[in-house]
Amino acid sequence: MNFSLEGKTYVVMGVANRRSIAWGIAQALHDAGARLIFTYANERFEKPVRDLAETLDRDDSLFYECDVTDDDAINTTFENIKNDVGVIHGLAHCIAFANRDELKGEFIDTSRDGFLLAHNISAFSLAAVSRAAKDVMTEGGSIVTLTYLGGERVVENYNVMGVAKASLDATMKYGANDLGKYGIRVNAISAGPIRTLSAKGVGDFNSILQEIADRAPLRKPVTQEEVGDVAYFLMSDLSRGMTGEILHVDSGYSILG
Ligand code: NDP
Ligand code: KAL
Repeated sequence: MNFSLEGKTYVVMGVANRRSIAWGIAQALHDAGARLIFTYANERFEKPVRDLAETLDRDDSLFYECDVTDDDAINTTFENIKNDVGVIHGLAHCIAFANRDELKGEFIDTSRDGFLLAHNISAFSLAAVSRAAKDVMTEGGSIVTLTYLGGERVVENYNVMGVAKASLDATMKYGANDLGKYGIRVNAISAGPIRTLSAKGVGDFNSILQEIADRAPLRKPVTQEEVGDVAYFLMSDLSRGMTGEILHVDSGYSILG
């Protein structure tokens, strides 16, 4: 069995800064020998992503703007990727968004627009990018998305994002069923809480992390590196028999009642 990802190319969507889970995944794939393609939501994020990628000891990374709310942008991005590299072997979807003011208070107060926005960016986007990426995964491939426990059970303040993650989980499973015949696997990592830009401004994030330190079986929060290593496993042939699965990388927290 070859654990190396040398000669393979992976698309990583959702690096905002060095704290991003996507960056932890990018580093793990890079360390295994992979070539990386980065996408960012708009040109504002191009420089930070390029600056980060420059810290990797290879210079063949590629960069594309891709706002996942825009079908034309998705199609153009993957057409450009096909023209530029020919074939990709996997994709990490590390994208979510909901209006900040709907991530507190009661879920039931979510607006129609806020509900649709969260589902559009955080769940439908997986279907849209998987469809476009399929045409570039001509040797089979592995698609990995990031989910959270708040899609399986009610977690205070996660609100509309929890409902969107439930949709993402189902999107992942239906996608796995459709794409398996092409040798493409689709799985999700359910990460424990990690302090990233998205988590910024969450008032009680310290107490959420403290709860993990106090109660999770491993008694510590997970890191971007730990999630990155499981993404590497899911991208590699070691996981070739798995698809449609949710792997909890959360210090064991999800087994607690
Ligand atoms: P980051 O803030 O680092 O990443 C979120 C990313 O979403 C950003 O890179 C942002 O891109 C991208 N994004 C938002 N809207 C769009 C859009 N319209 N088009 C393209 N990209 C978009 O946070 P995380 O690393 O924490 O989040 C990554 C994933 O991990 C998310 O799915 C999140 O739900 C999930 N997750 C996070 C956990 C945590 O505790 N942090 C726990 C469990 C799951 P840009 O910067 O270019 O705007
Ligand atoms: C219960 C938890 C506490 C936090 C509650 C909700 C967190 C939701 C995550 C969601 C992705 C956050 C946002 O959409 C933030 C957005 O409104 C404002 N931020 C931005 O626009 C920044 C600049 C960009 C980069 O962010 C995005 N997303 O584009 C959940 C915790 C314990 C675990 C977390 C943080 C889960 C998760 O899904 O991220």
